[in-house]
Order: sequence, then C-alpha cells, then structure tokens
Amino acid sequence: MYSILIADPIASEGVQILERAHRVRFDPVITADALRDAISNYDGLVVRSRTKVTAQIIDAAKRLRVIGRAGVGLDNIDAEAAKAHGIQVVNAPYSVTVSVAEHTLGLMIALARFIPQADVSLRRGEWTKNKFMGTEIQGKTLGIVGLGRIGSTVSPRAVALGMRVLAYDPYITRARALNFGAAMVDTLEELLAQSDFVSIHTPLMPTTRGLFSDYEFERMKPNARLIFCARGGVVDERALLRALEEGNLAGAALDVFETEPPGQNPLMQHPRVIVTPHLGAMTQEAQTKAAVEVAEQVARILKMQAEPVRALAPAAAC
Ligand code: 9EZ
Repeated sequence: MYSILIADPIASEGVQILERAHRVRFDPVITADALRDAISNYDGLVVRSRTKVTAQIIDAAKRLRVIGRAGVGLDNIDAEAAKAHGIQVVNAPYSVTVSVAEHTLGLMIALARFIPQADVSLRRGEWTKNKFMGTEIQGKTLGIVGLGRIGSTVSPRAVALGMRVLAYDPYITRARALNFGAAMVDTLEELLAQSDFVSIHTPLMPTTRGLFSDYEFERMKPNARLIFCARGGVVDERALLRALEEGNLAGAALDVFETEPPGQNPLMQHPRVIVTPHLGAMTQEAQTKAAVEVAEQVARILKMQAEPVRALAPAAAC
C-alpha cells in the first residue's frame, strides 16, 4: 500500500480506483506551499490542470515514483525535472477523444449556419435573417489535417453527415485512412485546394508550429471555413486574420489560442470568427474517462514498484 495525493478535482471514479489499493488523500484545493511541504510523504501524485508541478515541488518529493495528469498533455508538469529524478509521468490521451471530435462537429455546423452570431443578434432584439444565409455540409468536402486519435474519430462522423472526407497526415497509411472513411492526399496543398471545411488535429510540435500560415491560407478556397480544436500555435493567428480580411477564407471556428486566455485578441472581433474557451474536453464523460485512465496507470505503476513480476504476469498465472 502506497500513499497517493490527489491535488486537483478529479472525477470520483478515478479516486475510487486508487482507494481500492492505496492510502489516498483527496485535497483538490491544496495550495502550492502546502503541496511543497507535504509532497515528501507521498509515492504518487495526481493532478488535473490547476496544480503546477514545478521543479521545486519535484525536488522536495523524496519518495515520489509517479505523477499522473488527468488530462491530455503535460502542460502543468515539469516533465524534465521529473525524469531527472526517475519519476514516471503519465497522462490520459484517450479520454478526450470523443468529446473533442464532437465539439469539432458542433463548431463546423455552428460556423456553417452562423449560430453564435444569430444568437447574439436575436438577443439584441434583431430579426435579420438575411445576414445569416448559411451553407449545408452534406455533399461538401472536409479536409482533416492530422488523422490520429481525434481526426480519425471526426472522419466517420463527418461521413455519416454526408461529407466527402480527405485527410493529410504523413504518419498514417492510405489503408488506415480508408478505414475511417477518409481518402488520403499526398500533400497539404492538395487538401487545402479541395476542401470546403478544413479541421486541424495535429499535436503542437516544432514541426507543426505555424503549420497554417499565409502560404496555406492562400491555397484554401475563398469560401472555405477553418475549424481549429487542436493546440494553440499550429495556426498563425495574424496570418488567419489577414486571410479573413483579404477574402481568402469565409470563416473560422477557434477553440484554442496562441495564448490562453486570449484576452483582447483581434481575431475574436471578426464577424466571421466564432470562438469557445478551450471547451473541447469539457464534458462530464471526458473528465470521468481522464480520471479513470490516469488512476489505472498510477495504480499499475505503483503495483510494479511493489511486485514487479506479478504485476506484469497475466491474471491466470497469479
Ligand atoms: C503534421 C502531422 C499531421 C503530425 C501528426 C503527428 C508529429 N505529428 N505530426 C502535419 N503525430 C498532419 C500534418
């Protein structure tokens, strides 16, 4: 039995998994100072987004074996410092897949039909139907950039709505793309030239930072719309604003930003831009799945510490 500190609010399903085998302290409002003072008593630490696991905290963590993040990415964890101390770091990359894919489809339809703009207008007392002449998505081409976990979940859903789906991803085979109902193209240019909607689902890496800039927007259809539910930084926001102003693009839906929160970002003032505050993963289901996915990994890693051979063996052999 190990001691685990859960330092952020996570779904009770995840807490229960850890409580089955360990001493768990659930303190979702613990301060940074209290965390630094207490961390030397724990073998496992679980956080979501609130708690910053800094090098200072890791230096104070004399017994810590594993840090779990109940979410995607390790933005609030100094993973370098953890690695230097031999502490394993795990997260929950699968938990948000369906939620982000569904938010993408929601934004696509909202964009095509001006739903957010029409909502604001009607609340103001207007009844200006002609300002909001939309487009159908059936029969249109959706270009998916990045056909990994989330892109491949968007694809069959878009097919179900009657869209033709193209995909560009240098890491995915043509055959795998076809399984998701997507026709693979060989270049990003080809995808951009043909798509009525373009949805980005790449990770943010040195190779994808600024992947969408002036050159890419110039290759899109002037009546195309962009959906961006990935990670801020993949789209160059100034280039996007230029593209909208110069008529290279009919609209954009943004859930993520170069800096979050974005503050007074001029993109958000544009009438053909719709925005949400990084809501892709903000569902009950994603939060539950993230807590369970990370708790299972933390439990397995600590079990390996205690009994490395039996933890690896198949259940029938125990
Ligand atoms: C890059 C990518 C996909 C991509 C996907 C992954 C590292 N990486 N990069 C450009 N896993 C589409 C376009």
